[in-house]
Amino acid sequence: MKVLLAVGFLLLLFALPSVDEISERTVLPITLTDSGFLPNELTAFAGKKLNIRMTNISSRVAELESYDMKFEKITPQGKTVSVFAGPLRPGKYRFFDDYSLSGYSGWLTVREE
Ligand SMILES: [Cu+2]
Repeated sequence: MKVLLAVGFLLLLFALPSVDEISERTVLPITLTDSGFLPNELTAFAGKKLNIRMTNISSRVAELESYDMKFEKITPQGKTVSVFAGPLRPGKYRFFDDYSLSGYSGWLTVREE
């Protein structure tokens, strides 16, 4: 249990948004675990180009998908993929793992800067 808490804490530390200097995209890191997305709530500013960068540490292949943001990307175990979105208007945008039988999903909240 203590180890799980420590791992969760470390994943949250790495989950802080940053800006990629070259593409000027805001990078939003998330991790897919066997119990869902971590974190499963992201926030970003309106009008920015975004890069949602997912690392799949679950025990199976995943597909990061969003109808709202129009992306879909297969992600093998242990791999990290980037999907691009934005600039977006303020609102809530859903993303999900299309291969998850448990319906794992998360939300991106976009706010006015
Ligand atoms: Cu799909």
